[in-house]
Amino acid sequence: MRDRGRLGPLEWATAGRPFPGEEACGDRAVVIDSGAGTGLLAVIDGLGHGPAAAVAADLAAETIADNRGEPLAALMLLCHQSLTETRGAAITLAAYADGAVQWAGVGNVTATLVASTANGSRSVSSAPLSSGVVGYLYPQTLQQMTLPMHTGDLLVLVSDGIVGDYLDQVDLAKPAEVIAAEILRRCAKPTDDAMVLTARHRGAVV
Ligand SMILES: [Mn+2]
Repeated sequence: MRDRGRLGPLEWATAGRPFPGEEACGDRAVVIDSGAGTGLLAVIDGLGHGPAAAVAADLAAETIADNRGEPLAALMLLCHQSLTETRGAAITLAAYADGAVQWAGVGNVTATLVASTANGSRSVSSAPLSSGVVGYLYPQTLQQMTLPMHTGDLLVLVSDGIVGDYLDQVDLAKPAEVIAAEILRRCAKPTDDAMVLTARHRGAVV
């Protein structure tokens, strides 16, 4: 499961696969272009794996697509409401607009922004994750954060099927597609679905 594209100044790519031996994958990556260089990136992990997890993930993906204009908190709540008849999901949403990322998660889909600093080192920021299950147990407060995203910065969203120090060997100069594929190959655990979504800020839109 691979895809790639452009979203304003972001070059994005996905790499994923189901639980080895299964056909249905309960992990989804969603990228929505809202126009004018803005949009939404999300990774959804339907609880567990297999067909029932895929049903929850598909419904969440549809809800996000159908309500793309809503603010982040409203979008997450709408996902919760539409997933009540399913087994639920972990979801992390990242909205990109005007050189900034606003993000929030419920459950354990991790999102990080890797930025290269002037002295050649890296700074890594992570999205706030509220504990709960979308569709089943909604957090009392959805933690949200907004931070700047500059040219060269890399956004990485992974389901919990990706384990270990998956950012360690990431070369920020590589295309988003290569980075996503390498993380999947190196860090997908054999006992779950796995999904990686990467987006690299390429600077001015051409
Ligand atoms: Mn999982």
